[in-house]
Amino acid sequence: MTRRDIGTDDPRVRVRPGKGTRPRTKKRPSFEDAIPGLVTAVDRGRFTLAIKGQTASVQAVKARALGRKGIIVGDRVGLEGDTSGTPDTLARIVTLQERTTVLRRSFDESETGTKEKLIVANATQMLIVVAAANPEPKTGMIDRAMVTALDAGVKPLLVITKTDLDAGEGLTREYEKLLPVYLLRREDYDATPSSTVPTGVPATTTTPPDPSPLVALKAALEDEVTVLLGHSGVGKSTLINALVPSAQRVTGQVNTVTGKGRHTSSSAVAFSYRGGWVIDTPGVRSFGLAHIDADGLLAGFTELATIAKDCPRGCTHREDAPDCLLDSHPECRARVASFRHLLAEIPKPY
Ligand SMILES: Nc1nc2c(ncn2[C@@H]2O[C@H](COP(=O)(O)OP(=O)(O)O)[C@@H](O)[C@H]2O)c(=O)[nH]1
Ligand SMILES: [Mg+2]
Ligand SMILES: [Zn+2]
Repeated sequence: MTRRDIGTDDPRVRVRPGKGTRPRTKKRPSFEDAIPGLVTAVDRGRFTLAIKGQTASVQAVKARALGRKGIIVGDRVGLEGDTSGTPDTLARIVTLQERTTVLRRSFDESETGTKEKLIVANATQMLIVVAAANPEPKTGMIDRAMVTALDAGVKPLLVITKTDLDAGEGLTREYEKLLPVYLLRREDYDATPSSTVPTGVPATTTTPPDPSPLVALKAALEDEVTVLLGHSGVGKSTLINALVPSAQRVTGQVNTVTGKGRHTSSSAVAFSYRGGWVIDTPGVRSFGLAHIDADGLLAGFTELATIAKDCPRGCTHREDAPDCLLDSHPECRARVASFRHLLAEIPKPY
């Protein structure tokens, strides 16, 4: 480095360093020390996060560095600031990890056109929840949810609740070939966990009964990130409470006038469960598929996609398509009708 000429050799004369030697702050901070967290709830710009190995949840806001990037439940982020979870402390979300999956639905806004809503990030499974009765199950909803899941690379599972009101056999028959089906019994929800069986009770020597569907479902949730989706009033929150008693989700009565449940929760919330996460969501009213194209829709009807492989070249598989092979499988009639009903929602590519 050359010395600047300061007009004198007197060593007692000192000058302040010029502007050019000031450290530059152009380089963005790398946030290498950010603490990893998982977003468990979002409420108007406030985020609740879980940090591995820490019981207390953390409240945080989004740092300026993230710009307009949206953050949703299930997102894995980097945190700075006070991450102790002490009441009245606030951390900052400084980084957002790339999502492995995103579940989205589109909905119609008559003035602004179709909009898209992100439901949850990084889910590995979707638990489609329907009630065997009250509210009546809608197969269209199940089909839509399956399409959404498969399009996002998320594994769909079907849970049928309220089997005390209706056995749910028809639904089971229709769907058990397509995805795992769990016919849950509410009496299993309150069964005493084996770890809390009081001592002094004589051990039974008879062979244990078949594990209940709830036990099988619990095993399927292990180490997975599972989002529960279904109409309001089908029993999602009741099931979450059975799985995670500390969740204390508010459950609502089904409105006897409209048959629709009241909306008792306003956004998704994640609960830690057996090495993974279960995510309760508010009841979805609509499940638009505008973000999915015709091929994506067909891929969501796995058994129909297999049949349609041999359709004439360029077959649209629509009602008016000549020689569409979907018409020669009467055993699939209901699903073909459902597929074509949804296809009509998707704009033709020309
Ligand atoms: N009969 C019956 N009612 C149930 C069952 N599961 C939930 N419910 C009731 O259905 C209503 C809606 O349940 P909730 O969990 O709030 O549904 P969500 O809107 O899907 O979260 C509540 O009154 C529950 O008590 C069930 O297995 N059988
Ligand atoms: Mg609920
Ligand atoms: Zn066809």
